[in-house]
Amino acid sequence: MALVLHAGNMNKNVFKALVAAEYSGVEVKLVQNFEMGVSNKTPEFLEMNPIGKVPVLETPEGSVFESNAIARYVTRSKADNPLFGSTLIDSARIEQWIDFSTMEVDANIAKWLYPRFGYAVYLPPVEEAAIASLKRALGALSAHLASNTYLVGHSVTLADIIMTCNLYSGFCRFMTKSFTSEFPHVERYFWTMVNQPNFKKILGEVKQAETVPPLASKKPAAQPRETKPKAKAEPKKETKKEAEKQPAKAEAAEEEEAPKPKPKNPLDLLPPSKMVLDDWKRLYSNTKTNFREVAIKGFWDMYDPEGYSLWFCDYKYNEENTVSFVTMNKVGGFLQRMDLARKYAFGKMLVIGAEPPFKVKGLWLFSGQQIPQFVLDECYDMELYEWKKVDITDETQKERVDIRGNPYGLLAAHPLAPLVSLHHLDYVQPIFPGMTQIESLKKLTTAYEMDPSRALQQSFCYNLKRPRNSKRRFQRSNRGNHGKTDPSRLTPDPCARPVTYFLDHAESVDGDRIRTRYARHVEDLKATNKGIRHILNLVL
Ligand SMILES: N[C@@H](CCC(=O)N[C@@H](CS)C(=O)NCC(=O)O)C(=O)O
Repeated sequence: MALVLHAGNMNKNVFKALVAAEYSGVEVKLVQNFEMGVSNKTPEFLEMNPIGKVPVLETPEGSVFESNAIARYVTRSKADNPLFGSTLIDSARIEQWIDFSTMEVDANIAKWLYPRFGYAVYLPPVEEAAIASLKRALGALSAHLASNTYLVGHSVTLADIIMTCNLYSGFCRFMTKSFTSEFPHVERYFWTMVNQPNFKKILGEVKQAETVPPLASKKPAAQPRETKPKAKAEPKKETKKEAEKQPAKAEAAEEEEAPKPKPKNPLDLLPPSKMVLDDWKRLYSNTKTNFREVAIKGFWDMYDPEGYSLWFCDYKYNEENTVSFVTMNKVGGFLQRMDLARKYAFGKMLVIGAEPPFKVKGLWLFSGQQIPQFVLDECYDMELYEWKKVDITDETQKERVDIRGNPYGLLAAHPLAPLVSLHHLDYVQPIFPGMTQIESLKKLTTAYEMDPSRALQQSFCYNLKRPRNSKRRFQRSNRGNHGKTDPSRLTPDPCARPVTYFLDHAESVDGDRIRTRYARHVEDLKATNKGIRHILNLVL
């Protein structure tokens, strides 16, 4: 009995066995009338492969699934097959390259490719990581092939067959010339292999991809294979010979099933906004210095309150945030899940706190006046946060929007939240006027070391036009009754705005008291005195 291969479409997994069969002179027939989504669901098929995937090889001794195992079986069907090497070390190295090709090449090709074809969720960091890992693998492969024609020894082995079939997916679908030219020895190897007669018979003419496929979101997701309409042009393969005629075409057909048009997102039906979200994202990412002057100013210049809304979010269960990396992961996961809204949203999350429990807060910009319904429906984390629309007529709230450039608004609005991490210190302006970021941070930590729970309270002080009141507030808070400074007194009118005092010096007095000196900051004073004008001593 000949070996019978059950396979739906011609693809690299099927090619492995067929090319190995060519090299080995072993006969492998393709099963007749195989219909993907039907034939692989039958009890007989599931007997052969319990998860119903193809290819499956039927042998006189029983069935085998997994394409590498099938190719090994086909190869071993021929006694002393040189495809398996003739020494122990060669056989081990053949296995080594088969595993490398599977885990380092094929797996990363799949991670890059599947989301682009709509078979998996597209997440930019996942794609980036897959490309980086693939490049690492191809770099190592290219280095090896710089002084070797084949992976092992001086002739084709099963390692070359499996590696070439795996590379085939990448070369044909998205590894363009500009990508592969970084790996010249891989290129030379691949084109040499696919032009070998035994490969050519099965793969046909191979053509390198000219573009990377656009994201599946732009190209509506393909239907699951089981529900694909039948009676496509693809004829059933009956024998290996028929497969030879149009294998590569068949694979392409598999990817090109006509997708159903996706229903329009209601947000796309909103009146067009003059604010272009991508322009803001670009400005945000490209601004590395003077964030306040460039990006924040740019944001408010382009912000369209009719087309977009801003939202603060506060995690509802901060008491559960007792382990820092778990908290970070939770926020990271939330951001990943929010990727579904990337076309309609922009968000920034913060984890705040010196010690657990950590506070999680964020700021989001959404298209429209409400949080989009599909985000609420599809991202379960949304209900874990308290959402509050930013009132942009309220200067205090506007200041909080400004965390990346000037952290002052957010910090001062939360005087009871001790500061642990300012993400991207390089992106925020120095907290204290006239100082570098590092000097500012050192200054802030002097207050923090004196009394962690009120570091910020001791670092900024609003409304000290009436220092006696403020002094009284600090005195109260020192007895454990945390008084708050009152940022809501900020007004849009600069003349009516209170003067702000920044921590100038903090020292311990008599062991249990803290003497703090504050310097008055006047916004528009020029260089020489760097905005520090007025010294005020408070003894708390
Ligand atoms: N690791 C398997 C992968 C097999 C596989 O993913 N087969 C796909 C077709 S290429 C399949 O049968 N998909 C159907 C399904 O997922 O139900 C192998 O190398 O054979």
